[in-house]
Amino acid sequence: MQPTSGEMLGIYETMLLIRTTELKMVELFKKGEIEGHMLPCLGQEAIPASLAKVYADTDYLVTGHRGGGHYVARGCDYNALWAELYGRVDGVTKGRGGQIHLMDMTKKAMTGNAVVGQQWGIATGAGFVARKRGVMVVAVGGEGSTNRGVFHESLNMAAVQKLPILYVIEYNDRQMWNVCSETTAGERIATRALAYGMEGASVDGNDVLAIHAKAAEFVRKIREGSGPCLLECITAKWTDSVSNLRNLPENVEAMKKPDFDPVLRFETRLRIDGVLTDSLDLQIKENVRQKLQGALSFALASPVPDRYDGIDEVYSQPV
Ligand SMILES: Cc1ncc(C[n+]2csc(CCOP(=O)(O)OP(=O)(O)O)c2C)c(N)n1
Ligand SMILES: [Mg+2]
Repeated sequence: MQPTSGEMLGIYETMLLIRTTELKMVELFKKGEIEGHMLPCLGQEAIPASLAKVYADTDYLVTGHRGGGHYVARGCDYNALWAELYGRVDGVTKGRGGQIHLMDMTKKAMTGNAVVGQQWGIATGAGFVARKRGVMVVAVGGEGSTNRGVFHESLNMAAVQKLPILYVIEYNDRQMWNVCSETTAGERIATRALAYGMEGASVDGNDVLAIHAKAAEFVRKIREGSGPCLLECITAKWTDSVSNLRNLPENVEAMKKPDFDPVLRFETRLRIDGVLTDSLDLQIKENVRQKLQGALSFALASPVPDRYDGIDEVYSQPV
């Protein structure tokens, strides 16, 4: 079912918030105002924003290292995101984990993980809990991570156990240093689902409505007890990490044009459909600007942490 006009405007605002957040993050990193390892999802915003209109607040969300957009789309604590980027005590991990470890358990969102592929195992474990609680898991990762053994073990287990999990692949054709032709057998990741007897599909990952439609269909089936499904979203990343500029697509400038850039594409679509007017667009952009400004002020007012003991909060019972 197509999202309502209100939902579409919500998706558009979320995409703009992710885009604005990450452009600011890159800018501040380049100026040396924030530090650490950061993996923007610039160019991939349609995926987190569309999924967020499909899963429920009660569902679990587990992503890999490029999870910042999912953190924002899920409605996780936005001020705490910026405090984290500034390394302050009010950050989501009190300023110690940085952008690659964003998570907000009040929202059941584990949207950071530095170990590529680890999220598949965590999500599959969460699938057992989700089944007990009558909810589901949305598990997200890059295509490169599907070459790890844990991905295959997880899909096998989830299929055997009919776990309520939607596996989502953000296929951007690149890993850290490589392209898929060097690393990834087979044309499409979706076909791997067939090996485990689950449904799989590939969609244009820069097309909000295509992602939304297929994700909604799979979520409905999963909630009806079908077991896991796999959705591959074909997209492109504008950058790998803020400090790795060596494996960018050759045509990165072409990706920023309205026929490819997911944000501009959706804006055009909404205008053609009469859903977005100039005044609404101005209002949405102003909302985003204010949200960012508020969070930046919050972050800068948050104290810098004292020096931590290396094992502080590593164990649930202090040792
Ligand atoms: C287990 C492990 N191996 C290697 C790395 C280094 N590494 C970080 S990102 C990355 C590429 C991941 O590619 P993909 O899964 O396609 O995600 P993308 O970055 O394209 O979103 C690699 C190899 C790591 N973090 N963890
Ligand atoms: Mg990739």
